[in-house]
Amino acid sequence: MSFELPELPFAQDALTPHMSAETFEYHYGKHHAAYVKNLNALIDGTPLADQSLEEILDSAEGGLFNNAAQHFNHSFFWNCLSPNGGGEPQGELAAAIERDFGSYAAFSEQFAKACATHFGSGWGWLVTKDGKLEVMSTSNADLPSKHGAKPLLTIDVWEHAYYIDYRNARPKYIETVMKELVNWEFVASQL
Ligand code: MN3
Repeated sequence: MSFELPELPFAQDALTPHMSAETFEYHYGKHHAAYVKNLNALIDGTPLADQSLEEILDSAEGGLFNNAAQHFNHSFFWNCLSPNGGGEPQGELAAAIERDFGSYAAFSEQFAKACATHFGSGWGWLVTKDGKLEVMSTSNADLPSKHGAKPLLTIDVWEHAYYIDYRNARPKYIETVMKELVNWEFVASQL
């Protein structure tokens, strides 16, 4: 089996002006595509070629882990975005956020801070761990499943995610994704 670059759940220009078509041309069309291509090259002709992405992630190390994890992380990230996104979550997810963070505002501040202050390349996450919601950040390709946690929401904080549209202003990028783009229906579906 070889992995395929998934279709984006929206048109490449659908998130303009918050995330431009040019960003998708590079971030999706070059970066994500390269992770998939590298992953396939590493598993081709090996027993790993018959494994699922989750199975590969469980045991992989080094370059294989990095490319497999980046394929998972980017596929998950695209699903966390929507042209009709932003605002605040509803229903069961909103209740869980209030239960574990006190309020949406408190969660939002903690999540934005984790994303903005993460040193170097990585990912900010809302996860469930031991039955509770938590904010975490991971470096490079690392992901929640390696830490006993299940992802609900992520924001890519590698510079390639925001430099075209926001240059060095990572906090502005995080704020805009939260206010305008988060697909709370997808996030809630992961609960
Ligand atoms: Mn990226």
